[in-house]
Amino acid sequence: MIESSVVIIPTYNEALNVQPMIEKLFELYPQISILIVDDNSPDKTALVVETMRAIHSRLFLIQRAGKLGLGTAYLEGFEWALIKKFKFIFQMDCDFSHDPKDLQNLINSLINENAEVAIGSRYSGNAIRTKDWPLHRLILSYTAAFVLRILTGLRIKDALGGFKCFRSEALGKINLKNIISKGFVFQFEINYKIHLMGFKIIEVPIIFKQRVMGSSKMNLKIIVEALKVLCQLRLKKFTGKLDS
Ligand SMILES: Nc1nc2c(ncn2[C@@H]2O[C@H](COP(=O)(O)OP(=O)(O)OP(=O)(O)O)[C@@H](O)[C@H]2O)c(=O)[nH]1
Ligand SMILES: [Mg+2]
Repeated sequence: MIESSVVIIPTYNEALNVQPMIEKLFELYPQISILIVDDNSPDKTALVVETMRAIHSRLFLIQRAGKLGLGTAYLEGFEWALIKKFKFIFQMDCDFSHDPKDLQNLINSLINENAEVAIGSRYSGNAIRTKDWPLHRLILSYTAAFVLRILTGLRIKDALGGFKCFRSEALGKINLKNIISKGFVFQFEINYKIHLMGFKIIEVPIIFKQRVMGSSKMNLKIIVEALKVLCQLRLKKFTGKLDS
């Protein structure tokens, strides 16, 4: 399975993390492919990747003109992965908050439970599995996930988690052009669309670690966009105008 899989990793100023992340993934899964989607990071993340491409034939890079947002980076990555006909499409952060070792568990659970999406979940099973995360970040993330659950009826404990494995057939049925999120709230919107299509989403427990190197891209603008997108989605659903 892993040989027909690609891991999409969006990067913005991850020059300190990107090489160790790529090396770890290839060490654990020599047959996997990796796509880095970089937004012209000022710290030259893309240059590190470009240099590594000389020795890794399964390493790919999309370089974009500027910081266009996490959601649009994933959309470009998904479109690329679908064209390349990968069967399984993973997405994860570059900052080691997501443990590369958990990839195997995600895909095993997806297949064993015959699901279309497996989400690496910090909050499933009524537990909280975050390590060294500042309390205010945990409260923000947990509350947002709770509010999303209540407002949308989507029974996912960690609807904003960024560590996932998709079956490409399911992802291919979503009209990616209709996704409205530009930033972080994309994580929720794609789950919501997949749920509305009737696909099975499962949560697989993971431990989420605070990043050690580099800096967070979370800011107020991202939170405001999340609230705006949520209102738009609810309104579209209410008026029957929400397309897949
Ligand atoms: N291409 C691209 N990647 C991004 C953008 N914003 C964030 N990223 C990447 O998306 C992943 C998640 O971003 P983080 O800054 O770790 O955000 P976070 O995990 O919500 O925040 P922390 O918990 O503080 O780490 C990382 O690999 C980032 O480099 C963006 O605008 N474009
Ligand atoms: Mg992070």
